[in-house]
Amino acid sequence: MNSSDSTSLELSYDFALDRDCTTLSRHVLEHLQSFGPEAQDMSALMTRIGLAGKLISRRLSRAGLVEGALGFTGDINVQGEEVKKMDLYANEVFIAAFKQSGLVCRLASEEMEKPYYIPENCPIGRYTLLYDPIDGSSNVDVNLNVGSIFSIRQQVGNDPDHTGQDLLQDGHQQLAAGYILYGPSTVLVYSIGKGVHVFILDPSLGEFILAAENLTIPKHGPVYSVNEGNFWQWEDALRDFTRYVHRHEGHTARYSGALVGDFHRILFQGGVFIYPGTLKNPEGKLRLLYESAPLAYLMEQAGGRASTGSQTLLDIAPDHLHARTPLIIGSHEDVALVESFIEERARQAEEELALQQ
Ligand code: P6P
Repeated sequence: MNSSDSTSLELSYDFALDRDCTTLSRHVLEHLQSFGPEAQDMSALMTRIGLAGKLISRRLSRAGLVEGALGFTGDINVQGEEVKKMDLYANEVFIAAFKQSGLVCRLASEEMEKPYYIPENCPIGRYTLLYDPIDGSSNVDVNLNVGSIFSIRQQVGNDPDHTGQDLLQDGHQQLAAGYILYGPSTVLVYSIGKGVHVFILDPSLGEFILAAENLTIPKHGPVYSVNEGNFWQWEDALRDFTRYVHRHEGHTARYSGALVGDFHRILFQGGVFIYPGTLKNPEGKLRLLYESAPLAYLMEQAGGRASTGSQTLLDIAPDHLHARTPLIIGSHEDVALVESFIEERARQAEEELALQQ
């Protein structure tokens, strides 16, 4: 082997080893370009998120073999939805991963009516974790992709009465957000406000390893992701959009029943995900604080957009913990296309109103 071969081999070793050593915690510190206390906190927070992801991924990969891992608990959660055993398990995983961390003061979850406050006999931190422990849990029993969605906020004030009122702020207050996608591989996508970065779990190492940095969504993509079974429940504007994509080339429908999976596809390939208001859920089905806002944060970091159809999603402050909003999220051009039908219908309504006066 001549010297140039050995040099290129060493370079490839160096690259491979350096990448395998770019763990979540190191990546956060590198991107914050700081080893100060806040950077150390964020690095530790992301490491705990990664631990929760590993524990849930392990359970999911063996769910069909583990007695009592699948199916329903028989309970109804605060959302009025049937609770799956995996929802409950994953919810407990995040609590267990953070309870003794000294990083958070409370955890707010889709599965808990009120936030879980860290007990006084545990170290208490200044951050709040908001999360959907298993998004798309209806997919669990049929072995299809599901995800966890997370958002990290700073506690404001001391919340002495444990009301969690300081959580009711717009999405710009988020310090970090991301998701874990449990698919053929387990992928963690996150942002701390400095781009969107992708890690893949290497089960042989038990580590999330950097796979892509500073991900940007294409300005336009072919995918539109919406549950067309709700067509009869939609306002006219969404029906107009659906008719448009049915009659024009260049659009393809993809809908998995799990927001995280549909979002992940659109983040990489471009397009738009829509969950509009319906007759059943006029405000939409998706919850702002731990589903829409974290994904909107990521999408804007990736150069895309997220709106309710009439407002920028990140501008919305909820009036209660489990508030819902309509969600239109994805590539700039595709979100704008959906909004154009909403604006046209609003214009027509204003014209009709003016004619009646
Ligand atoms: P539908 C899962 O319950 C979820 O919250 C999202 O993950 C998903 O996009 C949506 O609801 C699916 O709802 O009404 O289309 O079944």
